[in-house]
Parts: sequence; C-alpha cells; structure tokens
Amino acid sequence: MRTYFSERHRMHFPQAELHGGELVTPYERPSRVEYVLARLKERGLTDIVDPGEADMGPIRDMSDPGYLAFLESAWDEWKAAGFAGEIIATSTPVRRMQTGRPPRNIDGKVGYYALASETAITRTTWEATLSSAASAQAATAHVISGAWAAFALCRPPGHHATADMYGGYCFINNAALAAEQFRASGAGRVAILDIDFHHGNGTQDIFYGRGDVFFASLHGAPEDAFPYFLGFADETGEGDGEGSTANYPMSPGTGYGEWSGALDDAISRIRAFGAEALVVSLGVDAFKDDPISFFKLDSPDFMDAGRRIAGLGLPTVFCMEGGYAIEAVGINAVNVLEGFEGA
Ligand code: OKP
Ligand code: ZN
Repeated sequence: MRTYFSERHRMHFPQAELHGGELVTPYERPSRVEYVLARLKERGLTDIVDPGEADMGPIRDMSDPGYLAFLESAWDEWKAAGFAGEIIATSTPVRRMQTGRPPRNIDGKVGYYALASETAITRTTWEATLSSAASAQAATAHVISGAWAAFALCRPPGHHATADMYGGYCFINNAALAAEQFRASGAGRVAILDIDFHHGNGTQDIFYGRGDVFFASLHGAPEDAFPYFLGFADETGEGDGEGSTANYPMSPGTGYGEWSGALDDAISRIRAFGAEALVVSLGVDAFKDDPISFFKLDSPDFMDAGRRIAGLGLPTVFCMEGGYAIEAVGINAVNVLEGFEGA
C-alpha cells in the first residue's frame, strides 16, 4: 500500500495547547508522524510519495467561504491587532448567542470559527493544513485510478473540522474530502468509518443530511469524552440522511471485546448500505496507553481491526487522525494497514 505524506506537516507546530488550565506542548505534534514513517520503513512499506499541492476546488466546495477566508488571513489579522502570542479562541457563541454573524474583530472571529480552544493557529498552520488535505486527495486519486488501498499520512488531522469550524487539532476535514472525491469519480455510495477514539463530529456534520455518504464512528461516550456535545447513539442523520449515521459511544475502560463488536456492527451497516468505496478515519488513540483517551486496545488489536475492515472488500483510503501515545502511534497505525493488507 502506498503512503502519501508531506514534509510540510511540520509547519503546524504551535508552542502551546490549553490543557487543564496550563499551556502545554501540544499532544498533536510533528513527531507523531516521524514514528509512523519509521514504522512504515521498518515494515518494508517504503512506497512513500509526496502529494504535491492541494486541489483547492473541492476544498472550496466543501467549506464556508468566510471560514476559508478566515483561515487564510487569521495570522495577519491577529498580528495587525497587536497580539503577541499564537491564535487561541476565547469567546465562542454558545446557546442563545448564535446570530450567525461573524465579527469583524479578529479575536471575535477566532471565537466564531472555533469549536474548542485547545487548538492554536500559527503563521504557517494553513500551509500545513493544505499539505494534509493534499495527502488525502492524492491517496484518493491513487485508489480511484485503480489501487486497492492507500494511506494518507495526514497531519494535522481532520475529523473534528466542519465546513465552518476548526478545533480538536483539526482545520479541514480530510476524510470528508476523500469521500467527496470518491463520489465525484462516480461512486454512488461511499462510507466513512471513523475508528479514532474521539467522535468525528465534523465528518458527521458535513454528511448529516445526505443519503449518499454513510458515517459510522466508534468513540468515547460524549458524557465522558471530547468533543462532549455530539456522538450520541440517537444521532442517526436527518432528512435524506436519516439512517446514514451510526454512532457507537462507549464507556471508560472499554476493551477490544466490546469495541470489536461495535466495529463488526458498523461494518455490517456499511455493507448493508451498499457502499462502493470506503474512507477510514484512522486514529489510534483507542490504544490503552493513550494519554488523553480511555479505551484499552492493545497493539495486536489494531491488526485484527484492519483484518475486519478488509472483509468489506472495498477500495479504501486511510486518513490518519489521532493517536498520542507517541512511541506506539507508528506500530498501531501500521498494524491496521498490515492487518488490512494481510487479510
Ligand atoms: C483530536 B483527535 C487534551 C484534551 C484536548 C481535544 C482532543 C482532540 C482529539 N487537552 N481535547 O480526535 O484525536
Ligand atoms: Zn482522537
């Protein structure tokens, strides 16, 4: 399986994440990718290709224009306002404050477009974000042109990003771009399987009203886990999308027995849906030693999960999402790919 990966991911490396009232080195850091690359090479998966430039057309089609303009100019506006630090959201429109009017003031605009404030933006975040999207696009193009599967080693991740919000370390939704690209290439129905520990609220939101893209997510229950406000089992889609969303929220301490049962159920839902192509949001933060998560998967479990996913028999793009037990991220992510390939 070929990997698409851009060196430009390093251009997103904020100094700080707001965590527990402290500014700490972000969990989502460039070295995560180094561990994945090292493991790919160790396992002989050395077909690693630079994706080139992102195709802006599909990104514009998927995004709110004001949101894209914000991401492109946020840093310059932040500096022009005289702020010395990285961009961090402070005031967000919650409950009865939502008039849908983005402020002119950059501090206000940051809050308007943020869904969480842990994620900082720097001068070069946007360039790294586009390189991540480019990897998803190139991997999908590779599968559309006949490869059975491809791995987009995306960084920053994407599954929390909506058409008009960033946060949870995500800015542009790479998995959603891949799914739309499959649709545009002629696949009538596409499925997205999100095995990251966190609910893929952004992906869900983008496809919630659509019947052509099925979204399934296995994640920590919202009562206990970020993003806290979405990912309940009774979120099943709306309108044309009714029945095309499947959420599997699970409790602290969940191990592979229960998790793999949910995976099998999601897989059978995807089969019944009649998907012609698959996008996997490949987070490996369900791992037992992940510092910000609470499932108990072990490294061999990821290989078994890859095997089960391969049972769908679908052309597949894997998009890297989370995983913060840094030294195990490579083993766990590549285990999914090897389980898939060996199936
Ligand atoms: C992104 B992905 C620690 C909690 C921060 C954000 C988690 C984002 C996870 N400060 N909450 O889904 O792996
Ligand atoms: Zn995650």
